[in-house]
Amino acid sequence: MSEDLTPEEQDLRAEYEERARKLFSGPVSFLLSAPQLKFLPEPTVPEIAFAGRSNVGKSSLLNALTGRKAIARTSVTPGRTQELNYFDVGGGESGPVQFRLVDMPGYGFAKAPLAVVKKWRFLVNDYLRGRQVLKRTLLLIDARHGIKPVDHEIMEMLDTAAVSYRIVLTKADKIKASELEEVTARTLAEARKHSGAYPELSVTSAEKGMGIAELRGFVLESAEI
Ligand SMILES: Nc1nc2c(ncn2[C@@H]2O[C@H](COP(=O)(O)OP(=O)(O)OP(=O)(O)O)[C@@H](O)[C@H]2O)c(=O)[nH]1
Ligand SMILES: [Mg+2]
Repeated sequence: MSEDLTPEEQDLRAEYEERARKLFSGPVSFLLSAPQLKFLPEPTVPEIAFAGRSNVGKSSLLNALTGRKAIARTSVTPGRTQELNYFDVGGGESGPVQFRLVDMPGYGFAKAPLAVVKKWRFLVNDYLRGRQVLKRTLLLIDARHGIKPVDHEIMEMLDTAAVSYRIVLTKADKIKASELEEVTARTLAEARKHSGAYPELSVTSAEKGMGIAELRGFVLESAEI
C-alpha cells in the first residue's frame, strides 16, 4: 500500500525493509509471559504490540515476521494467548536488543467467561495507556470480516489513550482479490476517521508470506521513532 510515495520515501522504506530483514533473520527470542502488569520487563527497550480479536492471527503474524514457525503459540482454539508475551529482537552476539514484540491476548471471543473478559480489559487497558516505551500497536483485522463493533471499541480506546496504531488485515489468502480490494478500501476509509490510526494499511497473509517484508520494515521504523 505505498503507491503514492515520493522516490525518496520509497528509498527510505526499502532501506528499512532491508535492515529489518537482516535483523529479523538474526536472534529473536522469547523473553517472558506477563499475566499482570507487575511482571512486565523494565521499560528500557522500544515495544511494538500486536492486538486484535481472538483468532485473528496475531501469533501467526508474529511467527511470520520472525521467520520462525512456532516462536509464538498459535491455536485453532480462540483465547489461546492469555498473557502479554514478550519477544526480544536482536541481542545475543549481534549486539543489544533492538526492540520487543508483544503478543497480546485476543479480545471478543464469544465463549469467554466474564472473569476472563474483565481480566483482559484491565491488563490491556493498563498496558496500552501507561506504557511509555510502547511505540506503536498493530491492530489486526481479519480480511474476511473487516472491522467489527468490538474492534471499534478498541480503536476508540486507543484513540483516547493516544496510542498510535496501524491496521493490519490478516488471512488475505482466504478471500478473492476483488473482495480483498473492497475490504481494504472500506477499512482504510474507517481508519482515516480515527485520530490514532495510521492512514495506511498492511495487507498480509502469514500463511503465504504476503505483506510480511513490508510490515517488518514498518515495525523497525516504528521502533526507531
Ligand atoms: N489461511 C490462513 N490462516 C491463518 C493465517 N494466520 C493465522 N491463521 C490461522 O488462524 C488461526 C488462529 O491463529 P493465531 O495466530 O493463533 O491467532 P491469535 O490471534 O494469536 O489467537 P489468540 O491467541 O487466541 O487471540 C490458526 O488456525 C492459524 O493457522 C493466514 O494468514 N492465513
Ligand atoms: Mg495468540
